[in-house]
Amino acid sequence: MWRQPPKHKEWKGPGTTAHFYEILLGRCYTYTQVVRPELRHTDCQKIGKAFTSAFLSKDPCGSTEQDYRPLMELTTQTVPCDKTLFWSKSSELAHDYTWVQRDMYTLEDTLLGYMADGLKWCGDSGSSEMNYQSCPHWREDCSNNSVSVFWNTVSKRFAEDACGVVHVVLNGSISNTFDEKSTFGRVEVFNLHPEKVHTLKAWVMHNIESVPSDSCSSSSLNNLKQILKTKNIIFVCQNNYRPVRLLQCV
Ligand code: 2NF
Repeated sequence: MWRQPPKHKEWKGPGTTAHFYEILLGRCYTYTQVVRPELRHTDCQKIGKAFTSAFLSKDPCGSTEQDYRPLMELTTQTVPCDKTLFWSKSSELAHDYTWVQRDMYTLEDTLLGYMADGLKWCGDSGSSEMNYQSCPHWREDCSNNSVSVFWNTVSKRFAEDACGVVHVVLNGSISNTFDEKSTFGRVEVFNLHPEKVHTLKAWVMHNIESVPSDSCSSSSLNNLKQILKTKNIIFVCQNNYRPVRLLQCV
């Protein structure tokens, strides 16, 4: 028996999420009609097409910011000054907080972040279809894969657009609470504009029932403080900020 040759190149990461396009469109309509009805005139079909055009028929290890430019141009959403919330290794807690504090926004509370959160996607240079079998793993295959480049691109714009006092929820129960290799440390911090952002407030949260590993006085936080100093942005740090702390107890 002859084995069929694989339709697509084989990678080490999981393939495109089943029903990717339908989920993307469904989330776009949910967001623009229900979550933020002030955006109800958004053309979700056009956004869905621009999203898939950014990666279909292309090498999934050769993705670039330019690929996502048409998509970015279709979606300009402003977050009010003082209302941007970054996070690193604290996704659930940060999102629980913005669920309660409805006027604060994580990237996933904006349209593109909302649409893409938790999904995987990639195409193939030899085909116009999505690859549902496998996609590049960001560590084992390539860092410039379609998913990582998307998050780098949207995270960069989210940081560039921020103004006033910006906030970040950090995880104080791991050793490098401020991780220079994370998206927050690598992309977001470096794309804050000092003319617009005067202060960054870090909330270092410790898991309940675990031994705190890092706090505001630790070296990784000092590293963040030094980086911000060179950018002329004031750094304020608080351990276990109470309104977030209360969410860990429920
Ligand atoms: O999936 C998201 N919603 C997402 C992914 C990457 C970046 C969101 N972001 C934005 C958010 F707005 C946050 O402010 O960046 C900030 C969080 O990213 P982080 O890298 O600082 O935080 P982590 O908890 O370390 O990672 C978040 C998710 O991204 C994955 C990681 O496995 C986790 O699922 N991730 C991190 N770096 C990469 C990368 N280079 C990555 N996935 C692919 N390539």
